Amino acid sequence: MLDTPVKPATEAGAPAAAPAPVETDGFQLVIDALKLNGIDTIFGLPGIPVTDLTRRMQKDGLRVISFRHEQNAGYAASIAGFLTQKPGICLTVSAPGFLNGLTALTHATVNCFPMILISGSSEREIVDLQQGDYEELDQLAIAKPLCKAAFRVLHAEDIGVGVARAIRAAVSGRPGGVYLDLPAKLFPQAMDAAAGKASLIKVVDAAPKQIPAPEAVKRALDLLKGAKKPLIILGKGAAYAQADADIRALVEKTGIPYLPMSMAKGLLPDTHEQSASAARSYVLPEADVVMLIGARLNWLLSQGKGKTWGGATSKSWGGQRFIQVDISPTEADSNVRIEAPVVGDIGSCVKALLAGVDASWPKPAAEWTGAIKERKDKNVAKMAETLAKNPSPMSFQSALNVVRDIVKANPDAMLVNEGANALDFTRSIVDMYKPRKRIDVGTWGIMGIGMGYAIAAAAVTGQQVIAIEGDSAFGFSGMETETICRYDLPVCIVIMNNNGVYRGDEKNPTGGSDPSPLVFVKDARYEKMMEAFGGVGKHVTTPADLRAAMEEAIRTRRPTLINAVIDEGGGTESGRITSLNPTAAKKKA
Ligand code: ADP
Ligand code: TZD
Ligand code: MG
Repeated sequence: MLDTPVKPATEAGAPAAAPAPVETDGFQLVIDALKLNGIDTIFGLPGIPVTDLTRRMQKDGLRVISFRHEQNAGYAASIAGFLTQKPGICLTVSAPGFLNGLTALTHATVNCFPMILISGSSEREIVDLQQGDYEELDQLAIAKPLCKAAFRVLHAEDIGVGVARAIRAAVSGRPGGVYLDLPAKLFPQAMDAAAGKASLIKVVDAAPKQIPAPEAVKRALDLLKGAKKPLIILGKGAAYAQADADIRALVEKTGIPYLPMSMAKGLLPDTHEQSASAARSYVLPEADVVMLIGARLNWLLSQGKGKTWGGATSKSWGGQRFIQVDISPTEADSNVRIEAPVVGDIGSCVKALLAGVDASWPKPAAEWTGAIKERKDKNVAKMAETLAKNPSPMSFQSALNVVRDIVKANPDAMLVNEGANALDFTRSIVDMYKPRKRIDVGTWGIMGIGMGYAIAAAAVTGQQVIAIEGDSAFGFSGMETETICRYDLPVCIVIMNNNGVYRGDEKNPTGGSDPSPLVFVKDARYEKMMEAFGGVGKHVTTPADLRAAMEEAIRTRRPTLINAVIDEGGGTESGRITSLNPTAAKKKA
């Protein structure tokens, strides 16, 4: 064990032939271990004790993207993990930097995204005796309950093992967030370079295939085959799995209508004739057998029961029989009975299911698909009417009609989306055409992912990014507009500016001079934030101007912020989830 750097021994008079031993150190071994495992990008924020680490990472060819706040770097790392299946790396300083990154690490775990938060930490001996070190905090203990696994490395020769374990924990099985604690003292520890190199581990088969049991596959196929009104629900686990062709084949060969969850949109194009998105409130209560692929029956699916599913009361079972394809063996039965769990990785599971679907597969009855089509056509026609309107000020719909066209013309662009109404309207109006193009607030419905996601999406895909942001949502990470300009990323931010949270027209009920807690400065000129850092700012009040501004942003690939002025009374409280608001729930009860 080497606690202090050891200088190569050079004794006067020693035989000249003995070459000085070559040394490496903790800094270098962390970099070498990450590179050996194919990590090429680091999202972080420098400071004691990782300042030199960020410099040396850059010198050694890693792309280091330096943020203005660790939470945004963390969100960037989490979504990089989702997009690439490699753990996204977030690097922070100790205590406050660590805590700022921790929200994102927890978010990664909750969303099943592979991510590693690497934080420098203070001196163990002082932290454990609570003697008041610089940025003292027992980070490992705090991280543990919030992530999938947490490790600390104390000796340079263990860095290889520490990084390997972190990678395996992040990407194997159900992906998630991992914390890696690297105390300040580790970095300068020296060791023999050859021994250091030999201590590193290139992880073999980090996310091993998990083949489903044949009997589980048969059970699922039998249930599905007997269905009169089958439905497939695709979740973001299906998008993560990158089994796009097989998933599409399974849907098309069975002929079963499907619903994509938000981040699974585009796995099949939203314009696909089997998509039941526009008839969601019809198919959920009507379906008799539902196959979930990489989607949990959490709040986003009303826990699989209640009125959404046709149940008599808000808690009762609607009668659907469920198949659940998931890598986690403990997910099934978490809310309602799962009659046919298929446990394995989605690639292997879908392949196995597909093998059981031949030409004799009974396509769903025209009664079912026809009824869905009828609802769909009606809702699409109703939507088209709304979209065609051109009110002044702009409505969410008239603005998003433009975004819808722009995304259609640029199907490879990445779409980032957060807000309440800004989220819900975008999700339902803007069609996606390719897998893993839509990234949004996820399982927690979290505000603040916007700029971190936009930066990571641009950095890891190289594609144009379009970020549709509520004005409140944008505020959580708005300072990263500087980061976008600094790295000159092709990010076009569109702020749906309705002057507040949900709406901008709330008043202080006392008549006092403080504004309502839900509203912001009227007519805030967010576009000037982008101009402040050398990017392009636009202030638009009509769909035509919004269109021109977005087209220019995409043509030039310049960092752009478009402040789109929306009717401040056009939104609804909590967007589509008003029912989760305790006041609304009380009224209902
Ligand atoms: P959504 O929010 O889109 O409904 P969820 O995040 O609730 O999706 O569900 C994703 C599910 O996908 C999780 O239960 C997770 O275990 C599962 N999952 C993630 N990756 C894989 C994979 N490669 N193979 C199988 N299941 C996966
Ligand atoms: N804080 C965090 C981290 N996440 C949250 N989801 C919230 C607070 C609560 N919240 C929502 O759920 S949506 C929202 C908040 C503050 C903002 C809605 O306003 P917006 O969107 O301007 O972003 P619209 O278009 O005005 O509805
Ligand atoms: Mg708003």
